[in-house]
Amino acid sequence: MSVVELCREDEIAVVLVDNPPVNALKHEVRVGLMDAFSQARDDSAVAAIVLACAGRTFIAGADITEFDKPPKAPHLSEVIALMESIGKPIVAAIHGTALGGGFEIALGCHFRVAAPGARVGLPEIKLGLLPGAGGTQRLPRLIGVEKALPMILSGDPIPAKAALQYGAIDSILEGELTPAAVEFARRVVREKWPLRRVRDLDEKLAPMREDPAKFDELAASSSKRTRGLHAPAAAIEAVRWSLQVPFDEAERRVRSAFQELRQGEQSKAQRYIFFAEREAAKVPDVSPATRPREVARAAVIGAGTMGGGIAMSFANAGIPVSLIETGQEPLARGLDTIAKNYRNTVKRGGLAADEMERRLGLIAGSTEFERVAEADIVVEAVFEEMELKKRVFGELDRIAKPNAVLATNTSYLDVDAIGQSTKRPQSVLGMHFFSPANVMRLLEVVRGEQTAPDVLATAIGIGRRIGKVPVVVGVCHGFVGNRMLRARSIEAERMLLEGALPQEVDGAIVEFGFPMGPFAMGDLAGLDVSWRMRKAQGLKSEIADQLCEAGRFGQKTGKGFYLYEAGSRTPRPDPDVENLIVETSARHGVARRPIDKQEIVERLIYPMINEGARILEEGIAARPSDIDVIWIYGYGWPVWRGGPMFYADRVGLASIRDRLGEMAAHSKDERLEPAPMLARLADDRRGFASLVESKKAPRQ
Ligand code: T1G
Repeated sequence: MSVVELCREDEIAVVLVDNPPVNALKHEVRVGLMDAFSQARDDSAVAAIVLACAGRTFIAGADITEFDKPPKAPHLSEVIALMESIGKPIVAAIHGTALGGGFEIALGCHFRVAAPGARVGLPEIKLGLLPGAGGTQRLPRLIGVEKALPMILSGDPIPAKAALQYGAIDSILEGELTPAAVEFARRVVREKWPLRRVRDLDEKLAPMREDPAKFDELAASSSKRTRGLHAPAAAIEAVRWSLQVPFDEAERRVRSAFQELRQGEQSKAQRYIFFAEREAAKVPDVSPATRPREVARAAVIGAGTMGGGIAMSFANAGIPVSLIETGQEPLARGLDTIAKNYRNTVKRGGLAADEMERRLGLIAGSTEFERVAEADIVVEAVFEEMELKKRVFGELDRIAKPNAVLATNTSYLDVDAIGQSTKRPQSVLGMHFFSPANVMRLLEVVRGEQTAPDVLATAIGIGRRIGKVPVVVGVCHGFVGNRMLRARSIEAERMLLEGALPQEVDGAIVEFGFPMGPFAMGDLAGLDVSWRMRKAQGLKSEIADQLCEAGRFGQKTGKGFYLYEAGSRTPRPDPDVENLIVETSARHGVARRPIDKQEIVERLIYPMINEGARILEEGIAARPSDIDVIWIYGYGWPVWRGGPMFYADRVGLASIRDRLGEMAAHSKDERLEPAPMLARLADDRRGFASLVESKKAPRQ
């Protein structure tokens, strides 16, 4: 069956793309489009053309898998150039998502109509690219630079309603889309609407052309969190060209900028993460046909910081949720925090006031534990104490629906032991959210020994439904993320004793690309949290323990590894901390020495990679890319470096093996000895990627 069909509705030709699952513009589709549009051009009985798609969505862009291969003609810009040369009205009929090259081809049409639920956008920036087939030139011409540049720099799609307001689409059509679009095309012909190619539009560019400073201002305000990334700067330049040079000249420049980014390490890393995120939701030994359990209502036990954020995640996805606390006062406090969070989002313009009311209406606070009986999924988010959790699960076992999924939000406790406190361990698993739970996208789905496949499928499905990136991990202390974080923290503290200062360690890893370093992060999370955990496990952290004993818990006490002025989150080095560190070194007889940035970065990252190798060997994570997804969505690893395991392959496992060996000898810490899997791969001159390559079937 051809991926592009041409059919006729009397005088209207319909070019139909049918390339499941998302009608990506692979080579065959581009060839098919060239043929279909040429035929429609040459058929004098054709008065107008409708471009539509079969399946669940309009074209969702270029085929990302083709970017690792040399580009093959016809290129998308050639397809669009042909469309613009035809001189008959062309209408794009958009349903689902018109993204990237899909939106660009729609911008090559004279008119765009959409189904009410459709969304349009240019997400290339999320792949380390810029729109390569005219989006940076046609979108500003159609909706103005003020609207176009933020869309290109955020990469986020906009709903049909907003697209209509912006002028990015011409009409929202109810009912069956293609027939309605054919009627729309008929009207265009009948009423002889003027045919304007978007590339020829100019009036919306004029105001910005006359005021270049305004463009710089807009570019600065639209590109806040782009540190270290190449694509945003390239996209800004491309849109600037729309103001400065003729269309074809700008397109020529865009193509070369695009090729440069496509072959760059950053885009390779971001494309890898695109697919890794989707792979992470697939569990090798659980059939994709496994039917998840129905989830119409949720319940969250505990209205603290985590519980409140989790309840908001359910409400944000339109799922009614009961938030259960032991007493009125803690419940009121929890609900207050939720309302305050929503109000702040409304104030920032990130949410409409009526939508806030709708979401608040979905959260029902209660002190009656029995309310869990209504829920299809229950997430326990009480204090991190095993006996308390077992008591809660014992109660849940008694009251919850027979088919309910019972999840614990523990960040390190034994999920199997918690499951054993019920008569239905098959319905128990971990759903480890990250703080703030209504913002952080990562969800570690912790699979217990007895967790049933449909329970796993339910947690993954609900995780995606509430906008999270679910990654399945096994039961061990700290699961994947926190376990690797521990390896990094140990080395971070060691470097303080040997000669570094918190701001030097943090500075080096921020330069590497993290939003903040281990010590500033500790101060943000609260040093007392990990202090309590260390004490419970009989572990020590020389400097951090002393700070906590002195009541320095971080931002919440205005002092931690750094000083914080009242109301400020900006860390300032504290001479008292420096003195404490120097004295501690002296007490341990350590001669302090300068530690340079490279050593700091290696000593923070290589132990993590080593722990990652152990995690793979133990089967706690199914594939290296799962670990990368965890670090990018949960721990601030810079996306353009692809994650610790991807990065390790770029550095080369042999040099990491050797460096770890030196570190182990230096610190006399056998934990730093290269993990068997890492050593083996290094010896075989292989990378972590080779562990899955053999399993992955080539894409057609
Ligand atoms: N290319 C190849 N495969 C793709 C793909 C694409 N563009 N989009 C999705 N897939 C695969 C995906 O890996 C998964 O495979 C399956 O389709 C379903 O996807 C020239 C340069 C459209 C919103 O960035 O955002 O155009 O795991 O699980 O949740 O300027 O997919 O089943 O084997 O994500 O319903 C720009 C990417 C490309 C959009 C649907 N476009 N896709 O979400 O399904 S660059 C994008 C998405 C470009 C031009 C440039 C989402 C979706 P598998 P899914 P979903």
